[in-house]
Amino acid sequence: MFDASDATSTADALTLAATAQPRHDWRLDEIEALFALSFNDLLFHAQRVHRAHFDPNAVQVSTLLSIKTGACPEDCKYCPQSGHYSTGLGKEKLLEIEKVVEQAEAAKAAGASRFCMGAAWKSPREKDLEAVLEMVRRVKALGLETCMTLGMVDNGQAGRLAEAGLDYYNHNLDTSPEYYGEIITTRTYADRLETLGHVREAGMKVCSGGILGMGEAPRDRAALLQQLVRLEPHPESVPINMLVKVPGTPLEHVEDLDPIEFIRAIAVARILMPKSHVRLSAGREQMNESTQALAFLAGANSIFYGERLLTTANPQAQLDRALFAKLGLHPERRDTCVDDTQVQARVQTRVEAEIEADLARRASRQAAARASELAYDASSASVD
Ligand code: SAM
Ligand code: DTB
Ligand code: SF4
Repeated sequence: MFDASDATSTADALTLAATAQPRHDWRLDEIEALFALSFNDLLFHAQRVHRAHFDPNAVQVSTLLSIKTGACPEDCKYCPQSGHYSTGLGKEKLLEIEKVVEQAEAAKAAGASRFCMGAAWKSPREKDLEAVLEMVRRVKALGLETCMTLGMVDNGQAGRLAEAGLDYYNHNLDTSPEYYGEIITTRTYADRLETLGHVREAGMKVCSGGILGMGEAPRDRAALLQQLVRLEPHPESVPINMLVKVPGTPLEHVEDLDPIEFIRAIAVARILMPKSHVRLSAGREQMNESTQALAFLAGANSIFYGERLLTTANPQAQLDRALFAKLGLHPERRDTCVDDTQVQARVQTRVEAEIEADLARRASRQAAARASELAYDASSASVD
């Protein structure tokens, strides 16, 4: 029979281990066991892991800008920018550098700490790269962290981006290796892993995650997370997108994913990648406040802020500010997010002590229960 205390202690052991030393060898059945926990247990474990590594009320805030829009040669079935589908989206060529800088200044003034620039390319062309490098230099000079997502990059391109001062490169695995072929046929999973390798080798931070709600099975969500944890080190930033269903794309009418399943995936990502920022990424415009609050409770600690993602809507800034106030959240300050090692060490020690005390209490409760069962058996035997 199913024994809830066994499930909880397995999760205790797994999450304790994950907190002490991030792992890269999670088996699919272990990840699925985390997904299968009762929702309350899963969120409790995720929150414990979260508190061991982060200020639980700080949320990293990035703003996105599409620097080159539409007419993309790739056939990603979720994407409004693919040239393979008619989504009514206008095509725009690479933005002028000054326009990008203007938008970055506005994002900084509104409170963003990172500026992410996205281009609808298979990979950057040499003639565009010089302008892109200048964008990185100019945005960086404003005191913002920089992030770009330009499609596949080779070693040389990654090196030049890093040299220009690019902090993060975003390149998502999107889904499990098994489901991938249902979604994209013009580039392979191996291509994506290769780009991530080039980004790492160039010394940039990796931003990689996926999209949920594309009709994938629960096992695909677990397998996507397994692929992400295999990356060494774990990606510093893990965007978890809820599919934004755009009319004209092949996934326009796919069945909605239950928000609880989405929250489970965030919690499992938090447990598996304890030191990574997990971003509650696309899809917030379609989510209510309660779902977003649950995502933060599950360990999400990053968002896109500003009323546009790349081509689709994101919540208005004033609504996000009101939500932060309601939940007692605050934007993460750049200078305290990674380097405040003393605070992190104190939090880590305290949480590990709490976890050990909790495990000891559980063991003593189980011992007491066993002793009383034995006493009961002995007394029934003497009555017989
Ligand atoms: N063209 C580049 C590439 O794909 O490598 C960069 C831009 S692309 C739009 C960045 C990411 O946005 C995709 O990998 C995908 O995960 C996400 N995305 C695109 N369309 C989406 C949608 N409709 N809903 C949720 N996420 C989406
Ligand atoms: C990511 O994982 N999500 C962002 C960012 N990385 C580039 C993009 C979301 C795009 C949603 C659809 C759109 O606005 O075009
Ligand atoms: Fe192109 Fe990126 Fe959209 Fe795929 S996700 S179609 S590569 S812009």
